[in-house]
Amino acid sequence: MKSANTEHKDLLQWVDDMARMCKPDSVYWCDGSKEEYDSLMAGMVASGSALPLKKRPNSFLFRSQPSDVARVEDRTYISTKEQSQAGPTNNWVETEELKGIMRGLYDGCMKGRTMYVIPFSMGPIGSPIAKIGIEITDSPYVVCNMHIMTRVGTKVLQQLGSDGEFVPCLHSVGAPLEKGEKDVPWPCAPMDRKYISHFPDENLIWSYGSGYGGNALLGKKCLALRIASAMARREGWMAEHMLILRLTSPAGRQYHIAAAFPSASGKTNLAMIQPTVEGWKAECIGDDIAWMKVRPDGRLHAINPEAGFFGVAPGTSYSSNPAAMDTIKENCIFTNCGLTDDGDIWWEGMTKEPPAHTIDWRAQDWTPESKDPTAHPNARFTAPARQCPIISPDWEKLEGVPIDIFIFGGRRASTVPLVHEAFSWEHGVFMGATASSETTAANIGSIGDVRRDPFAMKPFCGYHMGDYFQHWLDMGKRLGDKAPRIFYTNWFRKTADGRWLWPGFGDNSRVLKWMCERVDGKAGAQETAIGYMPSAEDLDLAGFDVPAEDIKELLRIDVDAWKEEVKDMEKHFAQFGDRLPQVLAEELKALAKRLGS
Ligand code: SAT
Ligand code: MN
Repeated sequence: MKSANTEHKDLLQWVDDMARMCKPDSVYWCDGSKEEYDSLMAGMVASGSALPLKKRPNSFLFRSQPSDVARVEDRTYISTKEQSQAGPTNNWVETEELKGIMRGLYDGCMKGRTMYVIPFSMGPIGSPIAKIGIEITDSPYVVCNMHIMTRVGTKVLQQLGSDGEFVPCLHSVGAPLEKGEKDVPWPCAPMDRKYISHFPDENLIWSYGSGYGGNALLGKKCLALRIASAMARREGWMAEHMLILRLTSPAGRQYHIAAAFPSASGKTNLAMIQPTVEGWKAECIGDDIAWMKVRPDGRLHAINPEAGFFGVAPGTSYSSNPAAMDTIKENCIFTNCGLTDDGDIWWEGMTKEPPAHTIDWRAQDWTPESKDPTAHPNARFTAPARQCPIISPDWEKLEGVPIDIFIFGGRRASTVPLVHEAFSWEHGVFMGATASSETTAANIGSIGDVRRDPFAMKPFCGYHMGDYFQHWLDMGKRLGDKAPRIFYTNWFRKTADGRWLWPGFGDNSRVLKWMCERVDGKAGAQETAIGYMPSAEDLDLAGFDVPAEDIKELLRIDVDAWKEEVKDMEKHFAQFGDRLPQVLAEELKALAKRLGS
């Protein structure tokens, strides 16, 4: 047993209280060392929950319980005194009631297990934008993932000192072991006993019953988005579901882009883009979350609070994302991927030719003739960001990078054109507030329905979404003419018979280049009903073999479809009642008017 290496009284008291409630066999304070990681992994290999991969050094495959494969949005709660604080987009149960239910579940929930205490930093230690969390968990899988996804250990406790501020994050898989009971490879609780709960008024997270991704790695969606968004509003900064990338022009000018897309919409691919436009270079800073503060220069600076990638595996290949493929060569955790006969992982889309035989994510024999995929559609890799061959040398810069461009977007088969630019900050906030996407496998629910997902934050905003829109408007006022420019993209438009119109991936750089030139006042654009748009001539299409008709279609505004869109936006806005900022209601009216409705 590793004991506490801190004199922080509140922290020691909290850990003590939680141990008394959860009743683990022992308490272990994580130091973040390689030895710790290796010994936990060795334990999981011995117990049969981890499989070492012969083909990838220091890499392991895990298979989850078939019911525990993604975030569970309808078991995720924002708990406050009043329901109106959580707003219409969040599940809500009154704080004392929810704590009562969960205390009942936590009581003795770690019997037969070790309680791990994980001190972690979201953001480079010492950054003025970083925050510290302490996760308590009974899952060694979570500890190893946290080692990769965050900065863990003794150095975090040193930074915290004896009275520093931390976010307490309690996690249990919810599967106590009776004396002599044998553990299963992936312990978890049944769906109706899972709770992913947030108490933003006291910066507290309580998660119970799931071991998967954002339900269990509490630094990610729980702390860095839900709790941080509420902190950011109180403290005047921004916590957003955004990738961060740097583009450098042939002349050497750097542009920093932060882009918000819903989960499993190609964010990791865009974060690691390899531009096809001549002379432009991209570097990755983050693939999922951006924390941004106004610095003394009056500009918005962003850090990536994470230290690793928890990326969607299926579809990742040397053609879609070569940088990700090079990132995952070693020191990775794979969850719910297929296992090849020679001891490697494989997933749908990784290579053109599938292997002749694999063991699928459910531990069954699989061949290319099998009806189901070998990897679960939400199978993931956990990989250290520093292994990314195009990680920016400035990705851990304490003060972050200055943002020039914001992009919103989603997956839409029709209606939404390839790219449009906001007329103003307020119009850009309107575009974020009405962003929409077809649902994916990253969350439990039906796949392919269109839903409004404002700022890609619907599942991640820790307070009333109407107040969140207002916070964006307020930030714009503060930033004035130093505010980033705002764009909206859709890489996923299809023809009526279902063919993709845009190749995506590296060719998205053609659109990014146009944005950069807009920032510098160099590229042309047409004023349309929905925003500024390029014509084909404004885009760099050199060496590009997409037919001219397709480009025309990608940039076409279907006025009738947009009038329908406006009706849906009205419905969407209605749910926010009087918490919808007037400015946004006016933006919607102005859009309707421009469309001639
Ligand atoms: O929330 S997870 O971390 O499981 C993944 C996602 O939805 O982006
Ligand atoms: Mn995400």
